[in-house]
Amino acid sequence: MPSTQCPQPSLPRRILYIDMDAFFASVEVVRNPALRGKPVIVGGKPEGQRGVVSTASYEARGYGIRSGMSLQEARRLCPQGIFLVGDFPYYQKVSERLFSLLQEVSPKVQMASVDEAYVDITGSLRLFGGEDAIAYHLKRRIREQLGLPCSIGIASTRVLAKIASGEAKPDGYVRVEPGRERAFLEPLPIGVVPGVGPHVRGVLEALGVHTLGRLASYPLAVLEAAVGRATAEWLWWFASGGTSDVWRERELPKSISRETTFAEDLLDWPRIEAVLSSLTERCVYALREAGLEAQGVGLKVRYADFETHCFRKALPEPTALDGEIHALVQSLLPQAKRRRARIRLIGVVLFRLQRSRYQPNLFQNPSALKWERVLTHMDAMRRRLGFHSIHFARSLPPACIAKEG
Ligand code: TTP
Ligand code: MG
Repeated sequence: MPSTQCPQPSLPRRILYIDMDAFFASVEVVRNPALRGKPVIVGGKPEGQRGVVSTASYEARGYGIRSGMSLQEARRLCPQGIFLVGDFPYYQKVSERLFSLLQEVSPKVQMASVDEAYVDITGSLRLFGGEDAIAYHLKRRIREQLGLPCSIGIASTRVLAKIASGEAKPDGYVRVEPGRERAFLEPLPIGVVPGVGPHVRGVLEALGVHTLGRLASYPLAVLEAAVGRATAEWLWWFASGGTSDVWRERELPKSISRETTFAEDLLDWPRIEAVLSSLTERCVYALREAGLEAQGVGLKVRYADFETHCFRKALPEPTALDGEIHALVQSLLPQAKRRRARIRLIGVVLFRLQRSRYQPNLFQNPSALKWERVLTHMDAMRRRLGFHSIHFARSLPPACIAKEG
């Protein structure tokens, strides 16, 4: 008997994106219903750092409280708020239950963070009786089983589905019908497109391009001159309602690299390694923002006499996790140090790139899950506040660490 769960290649792909609303705060409200309707702020206080807001209930957001803000500032904005220390292992358990509920509608589930997931529902549409039925079924199951609100977007691609779920917040559902992509995007600000960071946004806004509708009707040549050909072409195509994956496949870069030339040639390896770590962070951030993973890692070194080498190594599996790529770069260092010459330039190259894949087994690897979650939040913070808003300690120059330590 043919299974109705089997994806049918002839059907156009439909993706559901789900994002839980004020996740940590909503979980706390379920645990303690007396908190319902109140401004609830969940904030961690990692050792050695001042506390920041992890999330705030929508009532607390009314006071201007946002993720990433210092707890001190949050207390000032809302002294009557209920401040809770996060219980991360518990949130992770809830996240695992969410994953099981999502698998009820399709076997193709990829958790994008602790409270967000992509679900390919193409093969489930007949079984459930359509997209609306799947969305409402999920919202009901999640309410019944977890007591939590969520927002759902359904569209032809992952990016569009994610944007649609953002528009559905809080506790809503937005569906972008095939062929209606351009009309849906038209009024939205350019910043909703994942990967449009503060730099590109600033440049486009200076041209008077604030919405995707304006972008789609703007002369491509002017956009290219402003933000570069690849970014301009892709954004313009996307804003015009382009949905096939063909473009993105063609645009798959061969490599992503970051390098720097020192003001003076250096032999101070602790300092060089801190710079290298920072370059690695930049590279891996760009990798994730492009929705890619890398299997090959290279360490580029130019010595004072201009002799240049790129030492390379491959990972057994592609990754977009900082820790794994950083470890590989580290393992290449002894080769770079073999020549006892001063260093003029250092760089990191990521190659053998591919698109991020489905990772249904993510939860069997708690360490990867933990890092996915941390990195998702780091990336979100960087998108809002810029790349320099957060760093791994290893990317700080040694003098800085000594000062703060
Ligand atoms: P998000 O889905 O980004 O935020 P949210 O679920 O709280 O709110 P929204 O309704 O806008 O989706 O993040 C999921 C959880 O991750 C969030 O509840 C708390 C945690 N988190 C942090 O710890 N720090 C952060 O900076 C962010 C953005 C989230
Ligand atoms: Mg959320």
